Amino acid sequence: MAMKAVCVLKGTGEVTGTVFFEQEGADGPVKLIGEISGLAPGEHGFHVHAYGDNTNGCMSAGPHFNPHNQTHGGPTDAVRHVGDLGNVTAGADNVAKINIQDKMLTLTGPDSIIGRTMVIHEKADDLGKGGNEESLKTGNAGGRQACGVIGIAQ
Ligand SMILES: [Cu+2]
Ligand SMILES: [Zn+2]
Repeated sequence: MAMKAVCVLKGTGEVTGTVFFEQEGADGPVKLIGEISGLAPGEHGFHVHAYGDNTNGCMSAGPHFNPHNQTHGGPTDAVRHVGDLGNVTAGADNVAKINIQDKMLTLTGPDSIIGRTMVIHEKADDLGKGGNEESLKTGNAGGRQACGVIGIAQ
C-alpha cells in the first residue's frame, strides 16, 4: 500500500505552493509532485527542515533534517542531509513545477519526514560546493520564502 503525504507552503509574501508525496512500500523512493508560485525566476533551494514548528514562521522549523549527522549536499550526493532536495526552478511565470524522486526521504519509520517542515528559499542552493562553512550547513540558500508542515494525506 502506498503512503501519502501533503504539504501546503505559505510565507509572509506572495510565495505559496502545494506538494504531494507518495511512497510505495517502506524502502521505496519518495515521489514529490506539485508546484510553487510567486517565486523569482531561477533556482531556489528546497529542503525538509527538522521541526514541524511554525510558531515563529519558517524560522522555527530549525535546520535541515539531518538524522545521520552529515554535512549539507545535493540530492544525488552520498553525503547530504536527508532533507537536501537541491533546487527547484521557477520559470518566467514565477512558477516552479516540482517533480522529484528521492531515495533518501521516507514517509515511514523513525526518520519519517511526516510532521517536519518543507521550506522554499529565496536563493539557489550551492549543494555544499560553495567553498565556505555556510555552504556545508545551508547551501547559502538565503531567506525562507514559504514553508509548511508535511502531513498525512488520504
Ligand atoms: Cu532549507
Ligand atoms: Zn542540507
